[in-house]
Amino acid sequence: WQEPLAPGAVVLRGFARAHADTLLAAVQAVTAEAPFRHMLTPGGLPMSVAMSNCGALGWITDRQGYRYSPVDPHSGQPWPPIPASLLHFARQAAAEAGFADFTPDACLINRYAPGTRMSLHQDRDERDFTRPIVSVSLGLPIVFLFGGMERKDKAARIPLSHGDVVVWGGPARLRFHGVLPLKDGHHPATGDCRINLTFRKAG
Ligand code: MD5
Ligand code: FE
Repeated sequence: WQEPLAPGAVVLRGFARAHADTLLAAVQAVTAEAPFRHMLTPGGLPMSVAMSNCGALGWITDRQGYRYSPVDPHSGQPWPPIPASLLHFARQAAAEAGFADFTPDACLINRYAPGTRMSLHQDRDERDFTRPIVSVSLGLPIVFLFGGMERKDKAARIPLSHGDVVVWGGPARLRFHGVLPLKDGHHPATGDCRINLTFRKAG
């Protein structure tokens, strides 16, 4: 599966394809409890990506800023636990990329509709940057932007499609990244959207 991208970053091309239906059923179960929503940026604008979480911690944003929270602000309840099928899959993917004993406590679920984009950013709300992030792409393909350590660095364009998994660790962990706007389309697994799962050790 292995396709090295940069030091610390590897694409496991198609690694999730055989597990896609199981992973999507788990997403369905989680989002029945914690529905997808458009969170507000600290500036007060709704994000174009719809998000939910499972795990002991979930990533949120509102007028107060970006952070991890043990509680879903929509329900006031803890986030649903990470389904065992998701947890096992994330561990296997991390191990395949050379990160043994990866135990995520947060899984951010992103849903991209046509036109949804994510501008260049770093993931730096987690406590320990030596732990990797495992990212799973399901449904419609997208162009991923893989930048450098500074926002101004030129970003490479990496196509990601259904079943691709990327493990971001080591020196790649803090690189700027984003995605271009999702193009219209239809995928048998997800319909008219892309689902991205990112497994993190946040606490
Ligand atoms: C996505 N999501 O495709 C991406 C996948 C997010 C987000 O960026 O924050 O929800 S995760 C990509 C990632 C994580 C950590 C490091 C790097 C990329 N990187 O070094 O490029 O919806
Ligand atoms: Fe990110």
